[in-house]
Amino acid sequence: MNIPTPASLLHRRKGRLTEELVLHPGRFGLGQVPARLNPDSTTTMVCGFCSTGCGLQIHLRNGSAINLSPDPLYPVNLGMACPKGWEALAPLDAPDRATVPMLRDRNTGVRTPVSWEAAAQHFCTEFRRTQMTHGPESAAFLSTGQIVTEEMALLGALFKFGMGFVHCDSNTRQCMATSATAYKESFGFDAPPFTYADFEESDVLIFVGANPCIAHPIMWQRVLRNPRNPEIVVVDPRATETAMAAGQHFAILPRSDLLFFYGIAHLLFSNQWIDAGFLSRHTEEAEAFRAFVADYTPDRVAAGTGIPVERLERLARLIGSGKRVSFWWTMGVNQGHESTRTAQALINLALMTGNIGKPGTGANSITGQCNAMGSRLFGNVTSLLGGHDFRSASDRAKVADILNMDPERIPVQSSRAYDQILDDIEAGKIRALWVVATNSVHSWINHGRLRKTLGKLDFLVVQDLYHSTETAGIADLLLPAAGWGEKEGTFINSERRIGVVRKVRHAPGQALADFQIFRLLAETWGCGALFKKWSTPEAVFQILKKLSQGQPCDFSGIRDFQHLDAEGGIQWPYPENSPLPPARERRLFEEGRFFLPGGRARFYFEAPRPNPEPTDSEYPFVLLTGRGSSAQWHTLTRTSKSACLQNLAPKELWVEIHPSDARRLGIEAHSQVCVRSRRGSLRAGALLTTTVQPGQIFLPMHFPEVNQLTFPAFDPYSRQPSYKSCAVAITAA
Ligand SMILES: Nc1nc2c(c(=O)[nH]1)N[C@H]1C(S)=C(S)[C@@H](COP(=O)(O)OP(=O)(O)OC[C@H]3O[C@@H](n4cnc5c(=O)[nH]c(N)nc54)[C@H](O)[C@@H]3O)O[C@H]1N2
Ligand SMILES: Nc1nc2c(c(=O)[nH]1)N[C@H]1C(S)=C(S)[C@@H](COP(=O)(O)OP(=O)(O)OC[C@H]3O[C@@H](n4cnc5c(=O)[nH]c(N)nc54)[C@H](O)[C@@H]3O)O[C@H]1N2
Ligand code: SF4
Ligand SMILES: [Mo]
Repeated sequence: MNIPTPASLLHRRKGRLTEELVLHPGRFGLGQVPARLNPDSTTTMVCGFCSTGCGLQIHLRNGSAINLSPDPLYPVNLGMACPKGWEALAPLDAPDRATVPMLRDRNTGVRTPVSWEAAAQHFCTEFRRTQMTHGPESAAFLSTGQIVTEEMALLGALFKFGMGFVHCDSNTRQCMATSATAYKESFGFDAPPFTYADFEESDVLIFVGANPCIAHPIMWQRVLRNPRNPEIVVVDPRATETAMAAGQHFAILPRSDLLFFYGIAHLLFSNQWIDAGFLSRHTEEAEAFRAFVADYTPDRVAAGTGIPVERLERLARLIGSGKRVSFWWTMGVNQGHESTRTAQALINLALMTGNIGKPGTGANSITGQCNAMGSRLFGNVTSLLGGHDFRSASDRAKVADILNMDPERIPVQSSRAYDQILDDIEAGKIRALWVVATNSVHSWINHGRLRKTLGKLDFLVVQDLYHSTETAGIADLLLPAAGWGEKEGTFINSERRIGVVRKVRHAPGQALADFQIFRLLAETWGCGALFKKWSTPEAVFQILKKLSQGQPCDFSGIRDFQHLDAEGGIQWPYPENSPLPPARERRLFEEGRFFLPGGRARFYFEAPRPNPEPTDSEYPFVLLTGRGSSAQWHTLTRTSKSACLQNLAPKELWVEIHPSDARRLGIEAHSQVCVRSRRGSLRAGALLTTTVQPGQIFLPMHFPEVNQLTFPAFDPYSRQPSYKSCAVAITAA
């Protein structure tokens, strides 16, 4: 295989840039960083869709973006972008942008435009009334992994330390809570250890419940650049685009992952295909884990997963072969009823075989949204700003000191989780809710119930780019927000790289950056003085640097946004006085030291539990859900605004059904079918395909009907919803 080097790749893509790159190879190793091209007409920033975090060049006329192209000098994407990146400006021009605050009259139901001053007054009056009458636990916010870190930090600090509320969560719960919990327990900090170079330096890449071909297309391009002729393995009930491109596909029974990986661990131990030295030097509880998996015999595991014993043995031998093995997982793991232990089953395999801290290895959770990592570190939700612990008095004192604030303002516990916040709304304990940059009424699990729950609120505020989203449609107060490209700040991508987002457009009408909205609310609430130093995103970045100091995520060595831009983003850790060149790719645990006391990683394990909603004669099919195409983003509020992206994906909801099931049920290709669960029903066009197994169907999450069907089960440790499996029936409509 002839793998292009970055320079030759560029030569083909953009001849004129090659010379610059070859002369100034700073981005790809040591050396000087090239000066920006055409500073008057081009600026650079990272993409605002997925967590890959591609660099884009934004082409300006009169200071406003008119077009963009992938940045050939950015070390993540090396001049490539997926369709969403190329079309990233289109959603900003949509006619349904929210352009003025709107307030609903609860008696008439009519919404009328109001000034920002009136909107902020109304917000504060309602939230304060709630607080005075029902206490500090009576209001909450739900936010996102899609705004800049500086905005997330300000929101969390304002709500908890400024306004004095306790509970908040974000859509990161739907997405990354499991990985965060698993890493914290196993490694001592929420720390995905990899760098994208690992895609290119691995001999064996194992993708579990991950479909990067469409969900992270540029990460997949990095896999394709691997010169080591790697073995690619996919573990997914569906024959996804990624599974079809892989050498081995394990179409395990849905929700049998935990059993499957305990079976692999059993084979690794019983054949001594392990790194005993690494286990004894760098881990704890390995012996207990060995004893635990003794029961997970190949016959038992084959029966429970649908994978023959020979194939289990072949996979175990491959993992234990001493080659560089990397484990990659996404939502097929995180969105399950026993997801934390499943993620840890993968972490355990990496530890057992010493596949961590070395090139091409790792137990690697791929994040989803552009700033999922930012929300994990600075959302102030499950951990205190900068990955600190709300429960620790010394952490609270440290944070309060940096923020020049009374430590008493910091809650001594982390927040209720998303589902618990909804339970509290239902029970009348939470009366006011503020939804920022997430579209819960579409994306939350079993949302038929959610709609009723939100109807119980005294006051619902939604802050979004568009007035047309399902959630904005039921808001009492709608706050119009600027989007990616209309404001500045930073994102943290999947490989812990901090990248810059810039203002290259004016937001329409009176829409304000979330940052400005939070500042306005701070002033109106009367706690503006507390945030005097939080004047701009750049100023907040300086505060976040201090908060990160001494933590595993320390990035105090980064000077400012310009430094980030010049280096093509910088991965944490990058402490002050770091001897490393900032552009050097970095992976964690190179010395085998983890963040738990004693420096050892810890094995976590637990017996698998039955699927919370198994199939039966009335609901005989397993429903799988997930991403439908590379052109569709979540609830489509953004991607449906691009004509180009619209043409790249079906516009109507489709359901994937195995041809043998269709034949049995008399369902014709492209005919309408009815899909029912115990909670709701929908109609969809039948796509007959062998990508799903008999007895299973797949629905893309991008259509609002889908989550009427899903079953609200949660992992007990991460409280992440189990979107990936529930029982349904299908009939010809
Ligand atoms: N185009 C596009 N890209 C995106 C997004 C988008 O909306 N559109 N969203 C971004 C976000 S926020 C996220 S979190 C990521 C998600 O990225 P992925 O997790 O890769 O995407 P999904 O399709 O949700 O789920 C992955 C796979 O899990 C499989 N799965 C279902 N049940 C099981 C099971 O029991 N075991 C196993 N092993 N696998 C199972 C599904 O069949 C599916 O193929 O994508 C990001 N990228
Ligand atoms: N069935 C099923 N359901 C799922 C999943 C699944 O696999 N299956 N996946 C889950 C996962 S992993 C995720 S991450 C969630 C995603 O679920 P959501 O977060 O609900 O999805 P989005 O469509 O990304 O919603 C983001 C909202 O923020 C707005 N927005 C964008 N940028 C900004 C900004 O800068 N400021 C403000 N104020 N608003 C902004 C957008 O217009 C949009 O309304 O869905 C989850 N739901
Ligand atoms: S792969 Fe992700 S970050 Fe890169 S262009 Fe596509 S959506 Fe943007
Ligand atoms: Mo996600």
